[in-house]
Amino acid sequence: MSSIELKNHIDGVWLPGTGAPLESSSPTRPGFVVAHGRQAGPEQLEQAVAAARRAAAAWAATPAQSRGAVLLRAAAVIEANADAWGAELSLEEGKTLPEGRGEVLRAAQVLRYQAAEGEREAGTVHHSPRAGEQILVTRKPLGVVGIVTPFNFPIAIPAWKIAPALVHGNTVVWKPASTVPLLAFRLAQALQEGGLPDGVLNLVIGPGALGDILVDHPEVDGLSFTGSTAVGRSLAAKAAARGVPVQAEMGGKNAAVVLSDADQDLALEQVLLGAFRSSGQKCTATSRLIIQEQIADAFLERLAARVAALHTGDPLEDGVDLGPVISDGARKSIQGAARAAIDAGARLLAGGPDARVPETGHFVAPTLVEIDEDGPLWRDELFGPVLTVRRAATVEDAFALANDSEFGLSAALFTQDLTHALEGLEGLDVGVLHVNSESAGADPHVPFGGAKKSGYGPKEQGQAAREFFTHTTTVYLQGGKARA
Ligand code: UN1
Repeated sequence: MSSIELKNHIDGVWLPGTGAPLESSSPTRPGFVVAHGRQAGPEQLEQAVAAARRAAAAWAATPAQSRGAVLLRAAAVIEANADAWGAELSLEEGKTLPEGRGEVLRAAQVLRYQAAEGEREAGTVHHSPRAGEQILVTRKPLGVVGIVTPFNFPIAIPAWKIAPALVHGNTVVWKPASTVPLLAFRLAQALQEGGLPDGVLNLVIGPGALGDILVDHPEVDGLSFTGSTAVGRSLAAKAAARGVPVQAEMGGKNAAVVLSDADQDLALEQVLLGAFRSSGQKCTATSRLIIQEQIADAFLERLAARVAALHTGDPLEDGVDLGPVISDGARKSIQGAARAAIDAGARLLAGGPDARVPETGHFVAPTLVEIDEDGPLWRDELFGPVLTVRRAATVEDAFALANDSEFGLSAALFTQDLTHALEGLEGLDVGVLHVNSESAGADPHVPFGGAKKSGYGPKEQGQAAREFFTHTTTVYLQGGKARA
């Protein structure tokens, strides 16, 4: 595959950037340039916001069904390209080919779900305490929204932000992660082919500084962000200072809790998937394992053998379980954190910073480490294939350890005891709870987002997305004629 030329999309026109040169290289083969171009300059961001503002009134006035029809046509374009774009995703981001293709299809699925918003209820009607009156709650778009997306789901996360933004009548200025821009370019192409009018979606590929300009821009009426906790908090603070709504989906340090009554075969498979798929680069990945003491030795022995047997390599090849992490910097910081924990007394059960991995590429061996007490490996999000284990004496202790985090995105609970499952439902403070399945995953029709410091603002996906991308007007409706 030869390197693809990237362009920005502003007011319906594909434009080369006016900023610094931009190259995205494969994390598997770092010398290989997957896509290239130039970053958007700040004046192009200005043009994008101005175009989105000019397009806003006509798009808001377009019937929701017609807005949805654009998403349906774009979904068909994505589906038709799933094999090619899935391979591009795998090459540029590093997740395995089935995961890359699956993500592309998931983007199409999200577009189809959100397209049907045009067919669903538009608001509500309420009884009035006054005779002859009805109370309606109607919804309006926010206006121009800024969307800032991360590298790890370069088409699915953008789809689940952009699709509801558009179907609810907003226009968009979108800044994707500049490390993985190719799939952003593809999604924008699909939406343009789907018939989106000029200026309704503007794509500006560039550095994080563009996100800051976007959130501070007086013409931007709301911001939806997914990414690191540090950046999310800073953008949320800026949006709050301007008084505009913000939705920030941030870090996780998600626990899998395996109780002594769990089906251990099931728990083993699901913990492996949750911790190591996509090389642990999901905000929903399992990065902490809490296991009940009675079953710990036997379970950990089996788990360590399975982790050691995972196949790390070129994600485009068959039979590979995990590819590289996104960058050399990420590789170093993940391995450094594991090394520091081991130096401080953590027990390495599998993998580790010195385990053999392919020499070229940003590979980190899948790693299983056991610790007895608190420490950075327990607290900090590494965004890599490192699973940290602690043992718990009782169910109560296990839940307390699971909640022992500033994050609260997702958790997985493995038990066959209904009472324990119900206790988990009540006691685990997370936005997404999987009982007897892995901690990652999100369906298009249900709310997604975290509790505690993992999320800020309304949840994403499903009907929840509407809460962020619209505001309501409560209408007291009476006839104009005096009642007898
Ligand atoms: C998933 O678990 O499939 O950035 C989705 C992330 C999350 C999405 C996870 N916002 O990893």
